[in-house]
Order: sequence, then structure tokens, then C-alpha cells
Amino acid sequence: MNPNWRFDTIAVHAAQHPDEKTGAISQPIVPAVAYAFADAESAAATVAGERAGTYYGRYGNPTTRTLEHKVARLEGGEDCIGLSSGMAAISSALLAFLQQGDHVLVTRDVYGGTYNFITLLAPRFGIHSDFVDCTDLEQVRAGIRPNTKALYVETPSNPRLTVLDLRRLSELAKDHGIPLIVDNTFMTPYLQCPLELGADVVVHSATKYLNGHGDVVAGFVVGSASTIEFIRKRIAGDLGQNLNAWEAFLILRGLKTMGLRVRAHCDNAQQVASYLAGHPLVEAVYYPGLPDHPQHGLAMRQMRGMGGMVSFEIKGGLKAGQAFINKLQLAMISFSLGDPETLVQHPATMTHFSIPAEERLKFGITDGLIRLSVGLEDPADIIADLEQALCAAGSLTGEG
Ligand code: LCS
Repeated sequence: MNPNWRFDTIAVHAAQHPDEKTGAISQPIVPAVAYAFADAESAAATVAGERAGTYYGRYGNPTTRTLEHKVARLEGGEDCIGLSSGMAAISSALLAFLQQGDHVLVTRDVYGGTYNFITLLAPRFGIHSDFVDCTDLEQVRAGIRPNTKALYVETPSNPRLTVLDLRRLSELAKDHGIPLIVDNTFMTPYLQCPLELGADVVVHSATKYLNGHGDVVAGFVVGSASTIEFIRKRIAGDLGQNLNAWEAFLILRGLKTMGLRVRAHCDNAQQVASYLAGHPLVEAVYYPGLPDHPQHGLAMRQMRGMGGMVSFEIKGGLKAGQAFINKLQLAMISFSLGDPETLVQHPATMTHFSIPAEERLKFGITDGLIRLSVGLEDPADIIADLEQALCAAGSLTGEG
């Protein structure tokens, strides 16, 4: 592979070659679970890791392996493992560094499922955590304890779009000898490569922009070869979180258009954010591409584009928010994000419902907060839909 290739070329070509027998350009799907060995010695060597090869579906698959090589190349990591969901990737990455008696420092606003794993399941295994405002490096420094074994962040965060300084956080983590784990789901490697900025591990929900079509649940961990090997053997392998060949094929297909799609998501989101910022019924808009976003300058330096997610507060709180969402005709009320369709959701009652109300407020997740995953439709149609729904919500609630 040409080392000078740029992102879109890598996304199409990295790790993929026409099939030797048939010349097929698209990746063959290999659904096999078991693989025949020529002799007992090669079986033993493969299982021992002394010889490359696949031996059992739970520990790897040839179609998935092609995808893992491609994602590792896109993120600039040594190796990658594909897993059955973003949560499988997040929990595996954390379990790779944490054991009983350890502590993890976590940024304040993270995806609700991540919060649940860290606060509900991990403590049952003696792993403890603190949530701190990672925009404030002094708070992070003060939060590190002798038994802190990882710093975990999401940037921009779900759902408040808070942007964190990955270079400075990784320097701080290195000073304390702990790994920095970054959830890069909202950005994709097209917009941000945390490993280049000093992070040690990247996790993804590939369910979102990487696959990009809303038809696969999957995740990735990218990091050093030894971290990925440990996850493959001891965590994903033994817990059974493998990514199957069919879904790997769909993600390989989705990845080929990732640059195109993400550029369009960013363009549409910027237009939607600017529109919302000028609307009288809108109290505040959270989008890193707006000049009044608290980390706009950092976002412009750190990210190659501002992403497709826009959150905003509607005047009139929960009642106005629900009235607005109910009036949308194009945007769909739905979980997930990064799909071609514009999706809208209410974090306080949907994605972040499991976080206790007082904690939610500390994370900036108010009852009036609405999150949009801006899709690939014509931006004029998306904005027209928002316009009519805001107008209808305004007259229903008497706001505006
Ligand atoms: N990381 C982030 C930033 C996410 O937004 C999600 C899911 C995950 C990890 C977990 O990925 P999964 O296991 O679902 O592949 N976020 C969702 C959301 O905002 N709405 O529905 C799911």
C-alpha cells in the first residue's frame, strides 16, 4: 500500500485486494467457524500464536480481520479488534487495564451505557470510578489516585458536545503512567485521530458513522498489538463478543464512503446549528462549529471537521421539547446516530435516562435538551422540517 495515500483512498483500498481465485473486488464473506489444518503441528502452532491463521470463530474471522486491518490503518494504530457492539469495545478496553481494587477517572458527560457499565457493573468486580470535568486539567490531576489505572474520555461528548484537549490530557496521563482511552465515535478517524494526539487506545461504536447505514451493531478497539491481543484472547474471546463476518462485510462496504458521508454530515450540521442559533424559541445551541461554543478554538485546532451532531435547549423545557419532537415530519424520533436519516432524541428520557436526575444536571443534560443526528438529506429540507416543528411547538406552549 502506498504510504502517501490520503484518507479517502485508504478508506477504499487499505487491507483489501481482489480475491486471488475469482478476482472479486468486494470482500468475500467467510462465515466459517472452524478451519482445517494440514497437520497436528500447524494446529498447535496456530493456537499458540506462533503461526498466523484463524482457528475458531470466537477468536477471529478472515473477513473481520480485513476490516480490523483497515480500521487500524485509518486510526493510525498498531492493531485493532472488531467486537459485537460499541459497549463491547468500551467494556473490553476498560477491562484490559482495570482489575479489582483499581480506579478509573472518567470525563463528566459520557454515553449512558458507558456510565452504566462504569457505575453499575464494574463496582461489582471491585473497580471504582470518579467523574470529573475533563475541560479542567487541574480537576483531572487532582482526581488521579495511586490506584488510578486509566483515564477515559469521550470528545465531543454525548450529548453536550463538550470538546476535550486530547494532547494535554494524554500528556497528563503519561506523567502519571496511565493510559488515555478515547471514544472517537462522534468524530470517526476522518475528523480526529486520538492516537496521533498521544492517546493510547481508541474505542468506537461502529454502529454509527463507521458503518453509517443503521443496519449493524458493532464496535472497535484500536491500540498496541499487546493490548489488542490481550482483549482478543482474554476478554472478547472468553466472554464471546466477536464481530461476525456478515457484519464485518457491511462495515467494509460502509467505510468506503465514510469520507464522503462525514463531509456531508458536517456541512449539513453546520447549517442546522446556525439556523437554530438564530431562532427565538432556542435558548442555546451546542455545536463545536459555532463561534460561541466554549471550546470552539480547541475544536478548530484538534478536529478536521465539526461532526454531524447538534444539541440544543428549547425554551419551555420538557413540555416544549416533547411538543417540538412530536411535530417533526422528516426527522425521526430514535436512538442511535450517524445514519443517513436525521434522527432526533431527548437525552433526559432516552439515551441518558438511566443517569439519576441530579447527576444528569451536573453533566448539563437538562429536561429541555434535544439532540439531533443531522442526516444526509438536503439541508434545506432538514431546516424546513425544524422550522415547522418549532413554529407548531411555539404556538402550543405559548413560547416564542
Ligand atoms: N459510544 C458512544 C459515544 C455512543 O453514542 C454509543 C451509543 C456507544 C458508545 C455504544 O455503542 P453501541 O454498543 O450501541 O454500538 N449511543 C447511542 C445513542 O446515542 N443512542 O442510541 C445509542
